[in-house]
Amino acid sequence: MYDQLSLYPETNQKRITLSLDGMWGFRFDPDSVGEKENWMSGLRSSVSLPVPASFQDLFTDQYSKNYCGDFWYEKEFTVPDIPGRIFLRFGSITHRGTVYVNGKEVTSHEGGFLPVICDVTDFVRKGEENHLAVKANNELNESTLPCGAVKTLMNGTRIAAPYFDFFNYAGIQRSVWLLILPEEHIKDYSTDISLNGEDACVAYEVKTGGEHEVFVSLFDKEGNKVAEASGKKGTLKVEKANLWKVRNAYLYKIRIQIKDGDSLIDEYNDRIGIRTVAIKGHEILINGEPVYLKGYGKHEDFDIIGRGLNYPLIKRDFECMKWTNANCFRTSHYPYAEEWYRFADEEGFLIIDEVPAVGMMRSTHNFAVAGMGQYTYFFETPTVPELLKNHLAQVEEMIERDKNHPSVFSFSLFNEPETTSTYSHDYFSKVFARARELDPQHRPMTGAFEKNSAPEKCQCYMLCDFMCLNRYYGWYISGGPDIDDAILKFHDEMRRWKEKGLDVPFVFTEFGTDTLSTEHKLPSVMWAQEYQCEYMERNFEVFDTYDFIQGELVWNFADFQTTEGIFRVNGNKKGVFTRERQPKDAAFILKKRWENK
Ligand code: EVA
Repeated sequence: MYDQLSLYPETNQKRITLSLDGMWGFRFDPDSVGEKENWMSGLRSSVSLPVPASFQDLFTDQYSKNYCGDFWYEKEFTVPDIPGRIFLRFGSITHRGTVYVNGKEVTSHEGGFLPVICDVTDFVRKGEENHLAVKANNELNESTLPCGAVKTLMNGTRIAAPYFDFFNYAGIQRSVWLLILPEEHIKDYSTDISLNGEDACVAYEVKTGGEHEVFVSLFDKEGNKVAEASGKKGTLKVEKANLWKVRNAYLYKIRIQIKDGDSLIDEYNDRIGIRTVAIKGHEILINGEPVYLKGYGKHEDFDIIGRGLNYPLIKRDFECMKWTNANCFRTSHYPYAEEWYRFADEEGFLIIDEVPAVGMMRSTHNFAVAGMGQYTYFFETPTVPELLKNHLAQVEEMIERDKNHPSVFSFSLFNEPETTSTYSHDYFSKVFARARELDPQHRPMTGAFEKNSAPEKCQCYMLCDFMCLNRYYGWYISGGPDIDDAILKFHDEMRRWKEKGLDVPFVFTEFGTDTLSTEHKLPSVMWAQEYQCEYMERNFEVFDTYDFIQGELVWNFADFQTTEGIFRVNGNKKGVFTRERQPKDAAFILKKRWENK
């Protein structure tokens, strides 16, 4: 866990944020000789590569695309000669990285989807050029998140073998910043919100590196101060609060200051929304009002940039989602770049924020194996203590990073693990307990279950505040001409869940069909656009039968890249939009249904 410094970078009268995005030096290190040869002081022969971006699709050769092992980035940067502490902040380094400044190791971080932050004050020379190197690595094993393996070809080449259905993109995929902060600075803040009639209470807690007094104020959209308080802990009372509503967001500006008498030591500004989240019976309540979730499971994925941060793509995705009248998405299967959440805050989208706990099942095709009833053991192996350590660390970092976003209404702590053994129950009990301890807003916790997690066998559903099911009746189960059977089987499963009398909301976090945007056929066939439309309509029949079903997130928003194989046609084609973000026919069906839902 970091030293509470996950605040999104801001430049203001006391803080300077310098972007280090751009072209960096890059070099593969297949024999892991970099450290021995002192690459941390200079890569010598390197190619230029853009940051942020995944490296895989930038080259034209197989070796680079499928490279698995160590790889290095480097960049020269100049630190202004002004007072303050100097930090480096990487939005992420995938899947792990060690950071060196002027040849010296500064920090190491495991996990590829959360920030890497380090204080480099004692490593840099102010007013001069400095050398930054990052040794990264994209190997997977059964104690990493996500889980997978490395396979070695007969010629010795090593290749990633993910236990999950998305391409193992890696690199420095998010923005990198140099931060100059006052010696005594604001490290973190958290909020917890309650409503009292028309008024709201924002209870806050601020962490700073000193003992000077903290002041917190809240401003409305017009810039009027509507509440203030002092102290590291306190309450902002907002009369006649403007609520952050689903698809109708209202954001306040929160200003945190450290002062010494009249003189300002540090300041941090952020935008927060006033809203509450609760689960009551089978309803999801935002500000006490029930909401039906409509939207998608997504990926950070696009041509050429891979999983690299791209503002135009974020904008286009939100426009497409809004066009279909969606109100929610799940950050399947890992926490996304922070820019996604900031946009969702503005647009009033709800987010199920997912930790990269995917592939926790002994199978490389869990999308196909799921539902065959076969036992896919995982949580009784010797790798589990290390896996749990990583899982807990990433839950902590995710909640620490995302805790103040009004858009985040729930955390998902897994996607489709093995959940039928007592081992899985013990494992996930620990993960859920820790997550509940950490979230200052006490959001509902959940996880996405595949079909083997059947009502009679699943040992983990009771850990969740609401149920998320990934179901493919009519695709992996009884597809095409068998779809009538699929629907009967689907009803049968839902009846069995109903009989358990859980009285919690159920949300479908995945359902969908692979669909080629080029294929049309009447009567429909699997893979044609007509079939995707029919499948949706038939699934909706089931959803609309049960009042405890409170949401539908289609798999997937857009086509995306996966590992190659006979199940995938240049990637997963379950998108409602193509990879270029143009609608398939099913998009029009969703748009119509969600207009009135
Ligand atoms: C699929 N099914 O088969 C999807 C996967 C996804 O891409 C799943 O959660 O069950 C997985 O990652 O298309």
